[in-house]
Amino acid sequence: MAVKVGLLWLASVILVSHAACPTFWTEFGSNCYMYVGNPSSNWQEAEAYCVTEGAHLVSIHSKSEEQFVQAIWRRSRDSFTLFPKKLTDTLPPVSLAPFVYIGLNDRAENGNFVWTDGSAVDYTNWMRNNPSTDAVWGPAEDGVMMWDRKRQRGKWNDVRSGSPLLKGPFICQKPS
Ligand SMILES: [Ca+2]
Ligand SMILES: [Ca+2]
Repeated sequence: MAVKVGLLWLASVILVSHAACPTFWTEFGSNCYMYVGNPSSNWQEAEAYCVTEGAHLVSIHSKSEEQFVQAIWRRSRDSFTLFPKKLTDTLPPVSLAPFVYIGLNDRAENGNFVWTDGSAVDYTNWMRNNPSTDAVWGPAEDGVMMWDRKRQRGKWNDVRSGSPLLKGPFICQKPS
């Protein structure tokens, strides 16, 4: 009996010590990530929501981190399915909003892109003809989304951060 209780205690200590991220957040490297599909938000609303969670919109610094972000995006959107995780991670996501917001923006200075968490811009994956730099769209498009359709799947596009129409899901990130 004492051995059994001891083993249970040991198991609970191990489980607790591995829970570096809060419930609903997923750990990767030294950060925690959370997909938010509700409230559906434009870029500005998405960042504001992340801040209420003590976080910012996700910043992406490598291909492997980008693949992780895409995996939790797909898994979150398809979590009702009975497919194994391995398969779900490779399927295209399904949503009315074919994008997810990330923290890159050039709101302070057109053309000067920064992450909302203040980290360095050391990786980008722009969609063809983006970021938008012409006189009309350059100043207007100032918040970045990751797109998920056809040949542009996973590529980044700057859009109007305060758009009343471009409401969709987003991913928050904070240090673990
Ligand atoms: Ca811009
Ligand atoms: Ca654009």
